[in-house]
Amino acid sequence: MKIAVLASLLLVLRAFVAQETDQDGVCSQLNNSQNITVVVAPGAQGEPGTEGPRGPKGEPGERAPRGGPGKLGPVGPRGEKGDKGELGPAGEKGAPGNLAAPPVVAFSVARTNSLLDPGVDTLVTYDVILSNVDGAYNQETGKFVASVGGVYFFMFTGMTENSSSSRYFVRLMKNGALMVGLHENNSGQSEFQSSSNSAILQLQPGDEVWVQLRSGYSLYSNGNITN
Ligand SMILES: *[C@@H]1O[C@H](CO)[C@@H](O)[C@H](O)[C@H]1NC(C)=O
Ligand SMILES: *[C@@H]1O[C@H](CO)[C@@H](O)[C@H](O)[C@H]1NC(C)=O
Ligand SMILES: *[C@@H]1O[C@H](CO)[C@@H](O)[C@H](O)[C@H]1NC(C)=O
Ligand SMILES: CC(=O)N[C@H]1CO[C@H](CO)[C@@H](O)[C@@H]1O
Repeated sequence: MKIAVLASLLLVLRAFVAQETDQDGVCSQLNNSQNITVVVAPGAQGEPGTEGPRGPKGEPGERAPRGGPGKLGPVGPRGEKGDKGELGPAGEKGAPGNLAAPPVVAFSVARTNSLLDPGVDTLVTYDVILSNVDGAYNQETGKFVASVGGVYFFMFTGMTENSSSSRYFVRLMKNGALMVGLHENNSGQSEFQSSSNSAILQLQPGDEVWVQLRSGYSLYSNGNITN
């Protein structure tokens, strides 16, 4: 009986021109003259269907509103050097300068007695002080000691005895090192012979310069420094 009703219902459903189905399984069937509402219990939930074909591409959406500011980015590379700035204003007038004159160091000395072969290398001292500006020449030691650094010019002179065998060999020394030498040899002739040498030395404060007679040689002086 129940089966027969279902079968007829199925037939009726197939004959209807229009059919609407809602979610609750209620079918409204339209006829020319009347409409019949048949309530059918929903069947068991079917297996999910296979995924349908991809739909057509949708219309582009509306432009989204402007977003908020993003996070601070990493520090960029160092930029190129900028143009030179404009000349700044003139500075204030400075304090008056110290117009001290540059130091003057000069000395001139002479020896009034002979130094005849002392047997060892001997520092030559000078007993006559012609000038000693700044006092850098020490009459006791015979050494010039630079009080200020600078470039100094030194000249020194020797003389032989009036003897055929007289000869001298003196050296200009700086801090114990030979700078220049001076040699004279009468070479068998009895006469007074004289010669000079010179040097320009760059000295630091405390540097010492002196003249030294080599062992085996002699310097002559007759006591008359005008010779
Ligand atoms: C369905 O039936 C009702 C009551 O009989 C009627 O008021 C209605 O207009 C009908 N609907 C249609 C589409 O015929
Ligand atoms: C040097 O010595 C020689 C010989 O002893 C002498 O003849 C001469 O006059 C001397 N010269 C001087 C300038 O004294
Ligand atoms: C000096 O001269 C003499 C004679 O020419 C020579 O025999 C002697 O070796 C010389 N001495 C030096 C130190 O040059
Ligand atoms: C197609 C169909 O079902 N028609 C029916 C419409 O209603 C009349 C009266 O109830 C029926 O006689 C028709 O068979």
